[in-house]
Amino acid sequence: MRLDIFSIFPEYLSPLDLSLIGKARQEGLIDLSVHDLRDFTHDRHRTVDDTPYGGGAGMVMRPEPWGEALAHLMASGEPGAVPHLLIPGPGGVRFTQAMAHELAVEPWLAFACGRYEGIDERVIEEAEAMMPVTVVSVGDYVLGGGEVAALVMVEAIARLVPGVIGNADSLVEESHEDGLLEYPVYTKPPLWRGRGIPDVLLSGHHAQIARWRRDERLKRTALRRPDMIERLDLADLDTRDREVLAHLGLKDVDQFPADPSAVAD
Ligand code: JA8
Repeated sequence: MRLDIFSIFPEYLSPLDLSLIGKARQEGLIDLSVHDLRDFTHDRHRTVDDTPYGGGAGMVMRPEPWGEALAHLMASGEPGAVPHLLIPGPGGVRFTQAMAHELAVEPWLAFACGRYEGIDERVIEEAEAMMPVTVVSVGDYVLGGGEVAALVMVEAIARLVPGVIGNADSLVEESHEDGLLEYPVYTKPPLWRGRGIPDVLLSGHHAQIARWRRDERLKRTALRRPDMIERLDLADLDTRDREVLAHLGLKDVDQFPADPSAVAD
């Protein structure tokens, strides 16, 4: 997969030299380039911003450097190749794990990181005439610029590219992949600062462990993310799942537990 990131703060993307993504780049699984938007200016101050038409606070990114950057991007690919341009912005469509999976199979992604009050809207129109464009938000909060959002998306996408994570199994059992949060995990020592491990995990009863983990996932999701419980398909829930949720009073289930004490808090 090829990735190109455009920013006025290329050093902000330096975490991409490290860890999983750094290794994937060294191994040639990911071809990632970071570009300084100011390299596409021509004035002596390398100006990228100007005042907004119509007035108001702050500055807006000028279209000319972005236009040149996009032309450079298009010209840098194989004949006929077109990148999918992602523009981080608090007004974009929500970035999700499902979107990460869709983007992970694309051969070429580019990120346009804005700063100030945003990028002149004509840049988005111009880009849309050349390539698929998606304005994407990583969450309902405002960042100082698109760089950290691009880091979030590149990390979520790159780890789904085949070969980037050695053990494919570690991708299967993950939060947000099947609509429930993950179960709590423990490692050695078995007693730490007076705190033990749930007995079932030391029992060797694999079926009981699987059931305990499923209960914990349901309880944790109900407590922390009731919105995810709302989106569960009842057809995917077994009798015990329905008992756990009914006990928590969080899902419309006709099947109530015969013995409510069977569901522990
Ligand atoms: C921002 Br300025 C700017 C650019 C991109 C993003 S994505 C997000 N949540 N906030 C702010």
